[in-house]
Amino acid sequence: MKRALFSLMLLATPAMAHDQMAGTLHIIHPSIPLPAGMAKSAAGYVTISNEGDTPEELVGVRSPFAASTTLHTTIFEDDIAKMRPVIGVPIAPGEVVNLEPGGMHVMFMGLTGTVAEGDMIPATLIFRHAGEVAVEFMIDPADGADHSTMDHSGH
Ligand SMILES: [Cu+2]
Repeated sequence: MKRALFSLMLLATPAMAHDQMAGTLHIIHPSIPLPAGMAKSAAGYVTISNEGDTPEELVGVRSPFAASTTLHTTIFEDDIAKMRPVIGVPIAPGEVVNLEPGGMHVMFMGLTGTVAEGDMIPATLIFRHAGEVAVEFMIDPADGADHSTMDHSGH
């Protein structure tokens, strides 16, 4: 219960990281750098800490923010960043997994509307064992990367 109160306090503070517990999973600051006005896709990031003693896996994300939402990883070929879909993101007991720029991320394809910095985007994280967890992705300041021009030929 103390945890829940703490999370609520964080959510009530603008422009700060937010976090929540879902069972033994600590989900920290789901966020999306503000997409450019005409962008058709956007990347989302989150840190997930498995504080339990059983393996977990993030297997999907759903959000009304985009027509389709997939998990991506970034690989480098000839110094060019290319994104590829992944089936799941394993999170071992005691492990902290970062979905972050240049690495694994949530890929929102076919954005359904425009957003502004500070907006909270509802989404559902789907875990193999914990099931569906409602979260909100915070729209962070733009990071300058135009995700929509990156190579998606793996799709
Ligand atoms: Cu991507």
